[in-house]
Amino acid sequence: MKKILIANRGEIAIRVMRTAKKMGIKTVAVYSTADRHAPHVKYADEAVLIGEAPSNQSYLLGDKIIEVAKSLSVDAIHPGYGFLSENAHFAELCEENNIIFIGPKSKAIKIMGSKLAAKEAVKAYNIPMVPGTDEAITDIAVAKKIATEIGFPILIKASAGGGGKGMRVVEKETDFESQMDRAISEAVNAFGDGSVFIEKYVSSPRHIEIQVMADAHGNIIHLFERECSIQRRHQKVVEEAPSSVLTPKLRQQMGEAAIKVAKSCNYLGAGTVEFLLDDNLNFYFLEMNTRLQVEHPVTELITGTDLVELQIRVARGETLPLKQEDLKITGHALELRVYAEDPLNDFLPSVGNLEVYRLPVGENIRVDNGFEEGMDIPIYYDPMLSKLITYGSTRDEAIQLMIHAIENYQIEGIQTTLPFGLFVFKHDAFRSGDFDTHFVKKYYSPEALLEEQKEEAKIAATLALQQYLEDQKLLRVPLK
Ligand code: MV4
Repeated sequence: MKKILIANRGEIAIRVMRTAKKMGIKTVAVYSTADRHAPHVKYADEAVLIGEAPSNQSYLLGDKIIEVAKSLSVDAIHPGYGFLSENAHFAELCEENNIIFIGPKSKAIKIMGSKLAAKEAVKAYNIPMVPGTDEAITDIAVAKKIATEIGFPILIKASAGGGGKGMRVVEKETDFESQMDRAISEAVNAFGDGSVFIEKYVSSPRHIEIQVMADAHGNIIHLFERECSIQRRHQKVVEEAPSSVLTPKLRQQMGEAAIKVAKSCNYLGAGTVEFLLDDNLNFYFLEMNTRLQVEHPVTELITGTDLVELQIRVARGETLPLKQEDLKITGHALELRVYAEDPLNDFLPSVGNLEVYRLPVGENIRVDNGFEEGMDIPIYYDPMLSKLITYGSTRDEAIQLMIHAIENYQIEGIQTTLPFGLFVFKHDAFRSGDFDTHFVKKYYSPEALLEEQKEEAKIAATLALQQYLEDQKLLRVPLK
């Protein structure tokens, strides 16, 4: 593999290129007219303009990207996350054109892209699942009977949904028919597939996911968990590894279950198996993401691995260089997603110019960044600016360093989620480790953020005054 094309933009394109360069592999960037001056374009060995700003006229044009890859004799394509990364048709297109898709085979993408197909695939592997139906609901009366047996509240989920899209909680039996009708028509509209199923609603779960990696020779390892419960409307904001609630035994059980899920679809490459963990520490398989995830760095830091390097190595047919026994968790890592969004204004995108943009630097601080000072933030794409990642020998150390790093991240010209991050990392519930997926809804409000900032300002003012008085005393001494 001499040359790879990165079918993505922003921080992840740069992240992938960094490893490719380290491995002596040439890199090709693709870009839209909005990204002419973007860092990922400058960072690549070659770069090709593929279309207009809207992603359906550029980053989502599979055929166009394949054409570019062929004309530049590219050996492999890395899709990053989002865009074409979980598009089974694109993976197939690569295969047909003798280009290696750095990811699983299209069949595995297809299976895991459908919740019902995924349930079917893992059926023979004894994976814990939330009580519910494992086939599309065709008869509402039958479904209602099952729902009553499971007990309300229940959750209706669209088979083609994911990341929280196409879900509906039903609190009581009398709401069942109307909610079911709505869920089906919503699924038809959103996904062109009205298949829905029901599950018992787990009311205060944690979201724990397991990183897996598989080679083409039947070896599958897991690289432990990431805790991703701090999210806002299904958008993750803070992730960490390891989770503060898993015991070594539970970690091993979840890791083994994740490996079985990967086995069930003949998986290849990097994947993530999502679980819900209820308050009695029972875990349930939710879905599998067939891509490298945004939050992969926290896993890299606690395991000392380079997941992109492993992806590339297994994609070119190598045997995994690591065995399960070689892996252990060392230290603790945190990640904050820094978005160009205003936490005081309902997290609306805050577009504009990055008038000042200076990253924090220091040992155990990593910033996976896609922007530079002076740039405008394009409105066409995800508003994530960077990922701020810290590492410590303990969780407390990683938190302290994160607070320090946030305070040394200078951004002017737009609003960002940095202050929101500070709110999370200073919050008692976060620091105690006792939180679930309702953290943001439960504790966050613009007023709470302003209150916290006021307290900070008070402390700062008191310290400044104390220092002033100390200085005055010192100054007076020689005068006497
Ligand atoms: C659930 C659930 C409770 N009970 N399933 C949301 C995204 C999708 N991956 C599955 N999700 C959920 N499924 C049952 N049976 C609660 C969620 C959920 C959630 C899961 C992970 C992270 C954040 C979440 C926020 C709200 C709901």
